[in-house]
Amino acid sequence: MNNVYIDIQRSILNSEKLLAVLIDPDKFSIENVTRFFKKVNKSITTHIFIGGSTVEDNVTEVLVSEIKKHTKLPVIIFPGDVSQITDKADALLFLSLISGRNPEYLIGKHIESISRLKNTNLEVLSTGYVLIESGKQTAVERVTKTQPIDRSNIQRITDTAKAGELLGMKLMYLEAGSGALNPIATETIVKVKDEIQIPLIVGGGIKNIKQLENAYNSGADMVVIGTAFEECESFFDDLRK
Ligand code: 1GP
Repeated sequence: MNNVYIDIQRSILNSEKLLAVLIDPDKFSIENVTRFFKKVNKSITTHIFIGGSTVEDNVTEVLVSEIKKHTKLPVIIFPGDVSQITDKADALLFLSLISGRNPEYLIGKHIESISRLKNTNLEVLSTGYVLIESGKQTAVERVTKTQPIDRSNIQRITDTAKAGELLGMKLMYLEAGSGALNPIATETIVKVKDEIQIPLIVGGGIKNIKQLENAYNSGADMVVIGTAFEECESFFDDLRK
């Protein structure tokens, strides 16, 4: 049995901050797994997220299998689409895009995924996914055809997160979008953290230690970083254990 969620809760109780490295199979070459994971394993990384907006069938499964040979960290699918779900991972973020009003991303894709999940060992983690405007259009906005919430409307963001919690979601993810110009504002993280009890994930546009620490100090339990590692693997050197 997987214990990804229990371990996240335990870390929070112990005041340990979590860092997820996001790998987009569409942008990551499998030949680089050995080199990349030498750096990952020496860093403070606690989780691996795998997913992208546009990934061809089977590519995710092959990549996850290879990654599992190179790390003991939990591998969590962060799917852009149903086809990215694979049993080879440890857990799945079962994301509902609650900031948007596209039924496909609120419940449609989830129904589509059930045949894949029937006999799975994946730990399925119901996650409220809140897209927040970040200075430019991001892939999530384009692919899901949904509007992000205005970054200045902190009350709306907080109410959205709270509604997700009351619907029974186990995790809340504040997303500025991959490569966002502006990460989620610290005031927003503070306010949301104050309102919800479930673990809070924050991602999008975080490129340096200062921004990472700002997110942690504001109340993020887990931070997700993808683009900064894609652009510069030496960032891992700043994040050594
Ligand atoms: C995107 O939140 C993640 O879904 C990570 O964003 O690629 O900007 O780090 P970055």
